[in-house]
Amino acid sequence: MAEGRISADQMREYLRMYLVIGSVNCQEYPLRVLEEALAGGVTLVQFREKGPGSLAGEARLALALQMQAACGRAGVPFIINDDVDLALRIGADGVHIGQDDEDPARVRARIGNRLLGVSAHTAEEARLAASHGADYLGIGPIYPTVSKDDAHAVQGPGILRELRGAGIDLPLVGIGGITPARAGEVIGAGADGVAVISAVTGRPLGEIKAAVKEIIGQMECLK
Ligand code: TZP
Ligand code: MG
Repeated sequence: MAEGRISADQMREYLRMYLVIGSVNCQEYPLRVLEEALAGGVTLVQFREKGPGSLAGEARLALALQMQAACGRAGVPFIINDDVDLALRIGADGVHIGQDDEDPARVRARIGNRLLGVSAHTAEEARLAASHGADYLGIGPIYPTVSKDDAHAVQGPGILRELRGAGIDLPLVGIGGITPARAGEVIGAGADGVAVISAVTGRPLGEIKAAVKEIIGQMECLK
């Protein structure tokens, strides 16, 4: 990655088609799911290995390294959910943290110029995250989701308009229940991109690449 903090324009490009992935989200062969998704045009990948049945210890590390290598081959940044130690250990391109994780200012100090994403649900959380060094904000769940047990209340695409109206100009990605049919609405409401789990990882192998292309196609219709 380039020296210095990422520019907002580059960040917006990375957010466009953002895949969040862990082994529990995939029906089988998570690495192959990722490789197919990358072939479809994913622009940023977050390793989110958590929840019941998720890998731990060496198996988790091994999957992270394999996924990092696949992203490296595709030229797509690879970031880690929550686990700053893991991100630093493997030299990931960044981390994504929630409101209940380590303090963003502390994470920024630990990761230097690597990418920092923070989940935010209100304009106040968004402003605070921005002032603590976030490169982008994850906003959601926009729609009902089956992929996060402890998700906040569904916010609807209106939250994106609200944040833009409140003067939040940081790159934003919508997350939660986003399908190809809903992607356009999320972008129209003010997001720079969409982050998805199940719309991509929930599909069988052989259909993953097309699923990614379908979402991208829906967003391109708006241009
Ligand atoms: N954060 C808010 S909603 C969500 C996360 C990690 C899950 C998104 O998964 P899906 O399957 O795209 O709804
Ligand atoms: Mg978290």
